[in-house]
Amino acid sequence: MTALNKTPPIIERYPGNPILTKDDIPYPVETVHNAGMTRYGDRIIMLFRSHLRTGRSIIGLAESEDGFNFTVSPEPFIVPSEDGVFAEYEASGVEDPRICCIDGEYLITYSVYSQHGVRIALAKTSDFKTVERVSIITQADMRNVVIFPEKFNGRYARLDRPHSEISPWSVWLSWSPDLIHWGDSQVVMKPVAYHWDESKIGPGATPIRTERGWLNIYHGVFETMDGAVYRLGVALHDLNNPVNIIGVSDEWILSPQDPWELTGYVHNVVFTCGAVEDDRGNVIIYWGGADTVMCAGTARLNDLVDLCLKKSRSPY
Ligand code: BMA
Repeated sequence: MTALNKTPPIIERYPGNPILTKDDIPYPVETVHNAGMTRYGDRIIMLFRSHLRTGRSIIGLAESEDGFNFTVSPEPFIVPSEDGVFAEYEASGVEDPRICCIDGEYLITYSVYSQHGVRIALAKTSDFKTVERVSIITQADMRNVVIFPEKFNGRYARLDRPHSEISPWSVWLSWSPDLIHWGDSQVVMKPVAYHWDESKIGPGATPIRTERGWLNIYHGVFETMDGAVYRLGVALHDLNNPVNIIGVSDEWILSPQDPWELTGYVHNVVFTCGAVEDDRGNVIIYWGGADTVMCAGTARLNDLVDLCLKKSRSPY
């Protein structure tokens, strides 16, 4: 039998994980997880989700110079609004933010919960001190919206993930002329039976431009007798038309392994809402461990792209 060589993990976990826990937060919270990430000047900004003791979530802000040691702001950054339409739809919490820098503005998409279901709100900031709500950009039920950081023929594009009772939850792509009105939606990627992500999938980090395509780091779910396991995978979208998927890795890139990923608020979960590149071809990927703490790890962008192209499964 030919010997199979073991290869090192594609993501090197930061040895100081978890990088942020509830003990680091200067106001009362029970968890720190599922953070949107961006570079802002010479710093890295993290917008993280925290559960309160009501079970509902708010969004806090932390910043770092090296991407691993973060200082948390004394006040939360986004809490449920008390004004107008946002108050109605954010009443039960704000969750899982993603950040997209485009045309010098930082767009934040986050899940908003209410008695009417879960929708996605769009807010923007230019200084990470103040935040302006723009619009609620989906109907119920939708989560995990990431906006591409470039326009395509004058239109914005986003990956989104509608809930459906008649087909497995899949990744779709929608277009907009103005960030408010979205349409022309098409399914681009679905869970496939007998794969690690066969139950449901959803967009994770804001897509990253590489020479060979847009790298989409997404989450996939597998149901077991012990409940769901959340893992991370990668797909590559065409640079000029991201509706077209060039390759989806058949292997996951990250699976729960450390104690704080295996147990916590929800066990067996690694879940990403953001990643940042450095100028040496690496990407730091950030993930929530067991919906309880924040973790980070580093991968070579080229390795992730290779995985999409050389060990592919069909998009659906
Ligand atoms: C998903 C979302 C995420 C969460 C994950 C694991 O459905 O609610 O916010 O991290 O489940 O519990």
